[in-house]
Amino acid sequence: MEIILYAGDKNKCIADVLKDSNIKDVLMQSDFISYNEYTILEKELNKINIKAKNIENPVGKLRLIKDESEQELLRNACRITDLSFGFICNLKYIELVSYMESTLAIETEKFLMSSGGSGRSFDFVVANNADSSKPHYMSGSKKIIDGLLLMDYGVLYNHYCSDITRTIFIGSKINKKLKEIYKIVKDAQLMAVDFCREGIKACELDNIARSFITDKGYGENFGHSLGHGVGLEIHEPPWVNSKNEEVLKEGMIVTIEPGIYVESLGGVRIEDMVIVRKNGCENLYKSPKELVQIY
Ligand SMILES: [Mn+2]
Repeated sequence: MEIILYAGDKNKCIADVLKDSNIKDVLMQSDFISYNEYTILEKELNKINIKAKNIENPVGKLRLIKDESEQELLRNACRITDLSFGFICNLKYIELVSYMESTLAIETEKFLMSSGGSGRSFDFVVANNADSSKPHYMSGSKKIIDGLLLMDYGVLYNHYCSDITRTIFIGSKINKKLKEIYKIVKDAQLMAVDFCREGIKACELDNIARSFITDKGYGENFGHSLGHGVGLEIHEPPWVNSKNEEVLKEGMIVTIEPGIYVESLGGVRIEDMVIVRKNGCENLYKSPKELVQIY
């Protein structure tokens, strides 16, 4: 895949690039480009006798399988993300509880950028206790306190996104129920990673983690899909949910992120990114999943 950077008029730039090529048709992503952009680009392309066609996500399909160079970029994105989780784990208790959620987000982002990243791949989630059970929690100026701390974040590396979630414990006491939930999520996550390989359907992979969590009595508390593809966008196909019959193929990169959320107590989620291989998968993270406690 070749990425062309432009300055100035995007549509003129696209026309310039295509002018001397043999390309006769350009497919545009109707679920991504606005109608206004479409009509302007169509006009620009008509001048050089190229037809613009509106089609639903043609690029998404091409992007399902990552080539070697893309895999290497994502490997690097995950490598520095791993380093940043090490940075978080090395923070002193006294320092952590002096931070606001946003301070920890900024310190983590600073670390990622000084390690080669070019920004955050999405708005970081830093959530304590009950807040971590809220699906769309917006982190802000709340002080970090003892208990459970969920962090879901990622870095942009050469346009490619990383995505990681780890849940850690702060302070000397750990709530017994949260500790039990942590173990269930961890076991479900490890099991799904273990089963992830070419040939498995996305919905079958989702079901491995979901049925395990359901058997433990928390099926109702796992309210989202197991994972998603990740690449140039933080969320892209293939969707790893209970309905998608798509068969996973070597070179696809997906997240595996089961979670259990108990309202007013807290939520635990553990998320890795893996490359699907013929006989298994390559986990792009080495960050520990053993319970981390900072006190
Ligand atoms: Mn994710």
